[in-house]
Amino acid sequence: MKLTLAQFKRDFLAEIKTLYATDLSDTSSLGQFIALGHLVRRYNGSHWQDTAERYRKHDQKQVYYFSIEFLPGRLLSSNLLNLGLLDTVRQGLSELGLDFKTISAAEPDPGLGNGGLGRLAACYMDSMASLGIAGNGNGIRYRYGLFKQVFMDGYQVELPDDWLRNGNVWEVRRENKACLVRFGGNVWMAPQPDGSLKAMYEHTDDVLAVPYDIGMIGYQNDVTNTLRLWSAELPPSADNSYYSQAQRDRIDDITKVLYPDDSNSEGQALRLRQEYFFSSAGVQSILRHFGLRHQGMKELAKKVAIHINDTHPTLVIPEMMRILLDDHHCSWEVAWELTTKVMSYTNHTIMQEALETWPIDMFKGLLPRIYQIVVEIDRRYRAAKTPVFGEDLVNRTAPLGNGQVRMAFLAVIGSHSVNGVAPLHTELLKADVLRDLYQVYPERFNNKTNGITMRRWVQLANEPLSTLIDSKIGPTWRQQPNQLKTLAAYQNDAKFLKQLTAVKTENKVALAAYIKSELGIDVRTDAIFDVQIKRLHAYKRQLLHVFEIIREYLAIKDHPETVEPARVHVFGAKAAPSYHYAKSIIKLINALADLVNHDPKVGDRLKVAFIPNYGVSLGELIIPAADVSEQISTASKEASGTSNMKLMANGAVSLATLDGANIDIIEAAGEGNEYSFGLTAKAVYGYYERGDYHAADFYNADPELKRILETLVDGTIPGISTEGREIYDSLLRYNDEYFVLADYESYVQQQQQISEDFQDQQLWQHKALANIAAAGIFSADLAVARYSEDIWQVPHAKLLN
Ligand code: GPQ
Repeated sequence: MKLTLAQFKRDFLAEIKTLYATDLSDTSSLGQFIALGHLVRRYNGSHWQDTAERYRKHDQKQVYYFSIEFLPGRLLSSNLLNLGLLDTVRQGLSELGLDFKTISAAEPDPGLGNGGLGRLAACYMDSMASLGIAGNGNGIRYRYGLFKQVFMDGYQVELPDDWLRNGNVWEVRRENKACLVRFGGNVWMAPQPDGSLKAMYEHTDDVLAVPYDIGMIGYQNDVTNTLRLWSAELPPSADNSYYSQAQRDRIDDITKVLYPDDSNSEGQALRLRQEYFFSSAGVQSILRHFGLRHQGMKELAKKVAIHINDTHPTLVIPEMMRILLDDHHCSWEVAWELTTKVMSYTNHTIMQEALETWPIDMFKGLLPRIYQIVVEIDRRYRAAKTPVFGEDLVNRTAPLGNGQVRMAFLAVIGSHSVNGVAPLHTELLKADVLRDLYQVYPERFNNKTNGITMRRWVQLANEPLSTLIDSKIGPTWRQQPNQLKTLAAYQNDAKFLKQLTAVKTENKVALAAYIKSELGIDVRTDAIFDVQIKRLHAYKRQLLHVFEIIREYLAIKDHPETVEPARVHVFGAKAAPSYHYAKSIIKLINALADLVNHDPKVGDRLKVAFIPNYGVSLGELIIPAADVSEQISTASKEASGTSNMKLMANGAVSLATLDGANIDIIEAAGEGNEYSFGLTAKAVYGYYERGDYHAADFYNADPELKRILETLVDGTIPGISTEGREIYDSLLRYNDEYFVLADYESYVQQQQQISEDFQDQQLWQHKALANIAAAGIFSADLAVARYSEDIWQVPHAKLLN
């Protein structure tokens, strides 16, 4: 949109006056941010309404992306970028004596997700709007997001994340679109005079679901889609009925706080309530919206696609069945056909412990009508498939089994598409986790490799790099990230490679300042910034990275005369509060950091910076400064990874196992431009099949590794007597579940190679550039375009290469 500097300044000052009845000098950065937020909403106002109007007028097919997590990050900069107002606003504020960075840092970062899964949902919202897809998000408005992490004495302490304390400028409460969600009670089917059955309920706990909508602004295309987050409230009582405090609390609790578990199923009745709550409210609102414009439900699958992001929203399947059967009086066959045509499901992990199941007793008590429907889905599945596939396979794959409701199986059976998030992951789904269902429904399985929005992760997070790229290839890559590939022509352009080093250094200076202010550590900006940012999980193997730091530390102590490039090891990682082992690793990293950072013999040659409270905003600071991207999960365990893509696009080289999308990154950038190592997924499965992995063999065969392991228990690292022993035992007594010891040698070899190569900055930046140039294929725009073509069958703006 068009906006002159003078107009903006006038509008901004007027907004301040209206909101606060004071002038600029008397406002805080937060107050200024809120005023800007209001202005952005006003500038964008008609787009949001017009977009909805346009979709209605053309009766455009709608996609609804259901996810129990969304991690959008701060929205001020990205909204301004997408509206084309960023430069004007920045300039205008600076002319008013204000600093845009300070103001935008006052925006709370909504932590409505744990990690990759929630951030992926947010990237896809951004891409759907930018591609002009009629895409809606559907999730939960948690009053408290993921905990705020602080370290005390090196231990993780979790504090509440009160992100709504000052309200949320981006949301619109739509109380006129609220609906009721029913829990518990009794249900029976009462015969009606016309011969149909009607579901009758008594003694139910009713909860009012109130939607809060947030505009998702597309990139310079006048489109604004909606992210709808539901909040649980007391239903208005017609008869003044009294709610006990316990009842109030039970309702309040539903959307109070995000479960802090990542890649791990959480077996709590409250979690099941959350899942049904937003699934039911979402489906009700979709069908109501559809019903207003169509006669009957016949056209439903032509006009609606519902995407199930991991199994948490799987209850959309029986919920849609319920409404079609009970309220629209469809036959089972018609309802089932519509439902399976509408639904599609993405799986995000092969880890067994993440496969959600619910005890039937709990499920039945909480959702009696939904349970009846699942029983019928189960019965019909068994009846149809047993003659073809035999009783054993059907028993193994039916929605009900072993006293549990098996959510992943229900999701596959009730959808027309199931996808994994990287080629290897999809192959493993077919060969392992969902092998039996792949026999039954081979045509449903497909791959959709994850992607990231380059707008947030390159254009906004790394302006120095973006400007440099413009200077070489012009700005079309900002619309079509795949154009980044034309950068490959400059891989031997010495001047350009020097400029890349300068950009990286500029970003390191910014990160170094943060590390200094937050942790009090001085780091050299000519050091290798070796970065691992992701949830703390045994399979992600932060421990392997720790071993490298111990190795570097001992090498400096043993041979101070040998000069290697300085290193800064940067960690960002939250552990689930109940994940004891992960918390021990946090303590270990902090204890090691303490030792290394304060050893005068080490000086500035080696530093460890564990930055607390990692999240989207910290990612935006850390990623542009990274030289090395640690992607070192045990092969087969990381479904895809997405920080690997963000780091690549910002010119970090990957130090990576052949896991998830690392494989595709290595192929895209060229093997010579990454550092890969370790067991392949096949080798890992080989060990499982033969049962012949012996961690102790690696320990005994390698004196260096042995010495490193001993530092966990011999007092070398002070303050970890219990944690060190626990970790030591996990490797030697319990045989190293994630093959850390098996991969140690090849990992260290590559780390040594990195130290050598980094000294030749031209060589290093050559590799960095190869990564940037190849990153375009991981644009979320392309990923979403493939979803829209193959799965949702909705049109999108054509993406040229
Ligand atoms: N992922 Cl099952 C999560 O972030 N949380 C979860 O609960 C599950 C998966 C991640 C997965 O570990 C990464 O490999 C993926 O890149 C990411 O989902 C998005 O697909």
